[in-house]
Amino acid sequence: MITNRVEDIIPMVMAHNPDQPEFLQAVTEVVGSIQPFLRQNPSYLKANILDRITEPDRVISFRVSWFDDEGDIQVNRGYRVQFNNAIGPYKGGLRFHPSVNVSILKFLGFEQIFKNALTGLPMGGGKGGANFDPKGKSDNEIMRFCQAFMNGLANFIGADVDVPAGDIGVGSREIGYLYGQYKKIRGPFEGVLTGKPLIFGGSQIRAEATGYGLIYFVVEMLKVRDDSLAGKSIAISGSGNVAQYAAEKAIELGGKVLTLSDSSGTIYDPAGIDAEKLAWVMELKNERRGRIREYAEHFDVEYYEGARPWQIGRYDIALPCATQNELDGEDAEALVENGTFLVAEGANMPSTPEAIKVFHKKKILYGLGKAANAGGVAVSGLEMSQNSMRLSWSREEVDRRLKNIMVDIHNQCVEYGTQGNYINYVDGANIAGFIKVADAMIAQGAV
Ligand code: NDP
Ligand code: 2IT
Repeated sequence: MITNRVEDIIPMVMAHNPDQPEFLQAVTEVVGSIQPFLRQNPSYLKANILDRITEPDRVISFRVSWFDDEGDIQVNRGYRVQFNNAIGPYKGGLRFHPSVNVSILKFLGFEQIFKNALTGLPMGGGKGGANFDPKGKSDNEIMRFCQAFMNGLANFIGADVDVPAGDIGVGSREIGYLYGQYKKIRGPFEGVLTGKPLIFGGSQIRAEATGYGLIYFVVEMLKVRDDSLAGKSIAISGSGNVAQYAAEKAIELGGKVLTLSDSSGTIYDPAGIDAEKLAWVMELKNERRGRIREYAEHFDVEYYEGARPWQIGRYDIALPCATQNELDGEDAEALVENGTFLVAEGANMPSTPEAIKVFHKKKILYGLGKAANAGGVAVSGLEMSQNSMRLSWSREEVDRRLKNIMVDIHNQCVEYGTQGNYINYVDGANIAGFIKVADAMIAQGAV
């Protein structure tokens, strides 16, 4: 079916992917926001870019069988979605979480196309993972799972083909095991994964990059209204990689971080989480792999079982850093009602469409994930460059480049998203990312 009318694309994608709500949500957001631009630039419709860009190049699925500590064989399903490589090798994280399915990985891979384009680095879009639950697994079980996962994936990736990294449930420990197994199977010592430990090709600042980048983006958003982070009260959800380093940088710049959470509940610390308390959280989460509830017991603050941060307190700034659809319309109403004037997303698609409508209607500053959390993949891109050159840059050098990239992404949002005296970051990021990828697709012909 030839779809060169912009209003036909959503029904077509729905008809082709009826059981993929997260993917449809991501497509609807992008297509909705670039519609006026496409009407003014019909060449993209003529080249049928929308049909092509919403269909992944391929979706790879494989069985992952591994031995648990009892000696029983467990089976999971592994995936890699190679979405689009118009501007560079497929690039995007791996998620290990029981909820992982094709819809979630396609939404993440689709978002990644535009996010990666915004960084200005040559990276296409991809995503992968498995419906594996790392919670409660021993280190040996994690290693055997990673090895079995890589057995299924190794033949489809490579430093110039597809370069996975971390996401939920995948950090430098898992990347290390995956890298070892890739090398065992394929041979080359090459930059096939990013987020590697520093001792074998990892980049300085990669662990920090998503959280730091998010705060650098927030600083730019605040500058628009001649404001700064100093003294602002901040709600952060999650307590993993992104949340931890967003908190670290926010505290460093004078913000007061009041909350952290995990999938079991939220802690609210009215005195603010300072650097010392955050170091305790990092030890809890990264070494002991415990629950955030323990913070409330240790520091004697409130713990809200089963709750997310949004309706617990009053915050100037809200930074969702856990997972998709973790902030709904009601949460958005409550936040705005309680004075929140800036929301920026460390997670991918954490705000529901209803929440985004509230932010836009109330004209608060709203920085969507594909712009605000692009710092992680940006430093992954810098890790790829360093691996290719066989050298490594200093912390200061990588941090400086990360900052420049986040400022540049903010500038792109302003350029394409300014509507009267309001910056619509959703439209800005989607249009800026789309133009780069679509122009590359057109230049490469109908493939
Ligand atoms: P981590 O695994 O390090 O941490 C995830 C955090 O989110 C944990 O606190 C976890 O709680 C919580 N969480 C996960 N799933 C759910 C859920 N279904 N409901 C409630 N809480 C949940 O992952 P990251 O910090 O790396 O990733 C967080 C978000 O940031 C994701 O959306 C990811 O896609 C996005 N992102 C990550 C980047 C990276 O470089 N790592 C880059 C850009 C975006 P619990 O431990 O209880 O599961
Ligand atoms: O969502 C993301 O951008 C990531 N999980 C990071 C991807 C990467 O390749 O570093």
